[in-house]
Amino acid sequence: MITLMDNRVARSQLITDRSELRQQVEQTVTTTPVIDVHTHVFPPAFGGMFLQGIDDLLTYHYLISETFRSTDLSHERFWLMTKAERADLVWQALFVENTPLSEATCGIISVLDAFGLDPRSPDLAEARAFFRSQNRNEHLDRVLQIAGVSDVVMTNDPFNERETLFWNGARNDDARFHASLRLDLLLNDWPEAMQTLTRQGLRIDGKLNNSTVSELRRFLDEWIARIDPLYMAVSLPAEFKFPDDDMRDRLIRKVVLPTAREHGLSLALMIGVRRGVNPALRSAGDGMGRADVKALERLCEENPDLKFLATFLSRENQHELCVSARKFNNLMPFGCWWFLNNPSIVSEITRERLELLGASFIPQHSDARVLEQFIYKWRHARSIIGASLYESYDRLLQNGRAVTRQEIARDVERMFSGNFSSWVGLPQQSATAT
Ligand code: RAT
Ligand code: ZN
Repeated sequence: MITLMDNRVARSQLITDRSELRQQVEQTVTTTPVIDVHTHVFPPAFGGMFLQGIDDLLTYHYLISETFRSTDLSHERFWLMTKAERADLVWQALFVENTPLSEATCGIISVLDAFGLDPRSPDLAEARAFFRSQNRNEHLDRVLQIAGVSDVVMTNDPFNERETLFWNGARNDDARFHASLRLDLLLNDWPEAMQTLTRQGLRIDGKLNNSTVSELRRFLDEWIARIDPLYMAVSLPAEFKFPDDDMRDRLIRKVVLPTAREHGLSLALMIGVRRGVNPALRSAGDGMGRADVKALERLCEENPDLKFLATFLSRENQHELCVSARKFNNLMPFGCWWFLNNPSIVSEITRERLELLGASFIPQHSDARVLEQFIYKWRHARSIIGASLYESYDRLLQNGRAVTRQEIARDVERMFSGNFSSWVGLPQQSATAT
């Protein structure tokens, strides 16, 4: 039975003044807590995997590739340097000898600004002293509070040795941090995955016979029991096809989808990366390519009982993704990923999504790797999402329907936390507790 909701409100509650509307949207978007649905940040208990401070911020791979556009230093010499030496070089090249115009450099400025540090400093002495003097746990709380992030989803890779070591001996005890189970090696490099799994004692055969399928299912079951992920995830190349006649297709059908089904887990697909385009840049050397959205549509169509989160790396795929999401309600578009996380493109994608999907999408994730990146990534995202949302409400107003404060709050909450919480079954109170 459908319960009718009363949509009428007192005239006094309607925001009919444009500047009041702009202010109300800005305030709501700035203060509503967000669930960061995809990051590479870990809490301090993860030891060396917890990255923070100016040296980690400046040696972010986004900045490393930009530095090589403004220095003559060879890649080989760069990789021989210590982390502090690399950070000094990045600072000199991008912040002292050049104006920090790019999004990644502007992000560093936002972080320094948040802590009252000098963005024109000739060196890193002041910033290093500041970050070194912080108590780790208090600093973590402060950063999450400044960024307005209530919950963080980590990327947990069962094929990574450091990660395996951590989970074998400990548990994550910070309730703000949630796990996600990353399956890149399994689905993108089967020979290497086989070697790693064999080293871990699994009895598997390259042809994926029945007992190998059972071993792989058992492996995933154990990881799910160990880390309690909110979803499983994989990044995929631009050439990803589904259906296909390769090992990835068989692994998806025989191992991944049945596991998702059995555990009631969504599968997040991050499509369009071209790994190692310039190997000399190491982790900064990945590129992107336009993918075929039809592969995702087939997955959604063949598996109507499963839920998919999806993001594409190419700008050209964004409109198609919106149209696919209109056709498949088991598909949730999320984020403006990596090379798309620039103001002009975030603005374009967010407006496109609002126009085609209303509030039924997840506008952004940070992809942060270093703690303080939460501050800039969310400060910048909130400002653009706010401007895009204001445009939508203003258009509505010009066409004859004003909104209320409560409606704005409802829409923003839905996009910042509600869509994700209900998609993955995260209790709502966790999303709102800061
Ligand atoms: O945005 C990034 O930091 C990339 O290096 C990748 O981590 C990407 O987000 C991924 O999860 O593969
Ligand atoms: Zn990522």
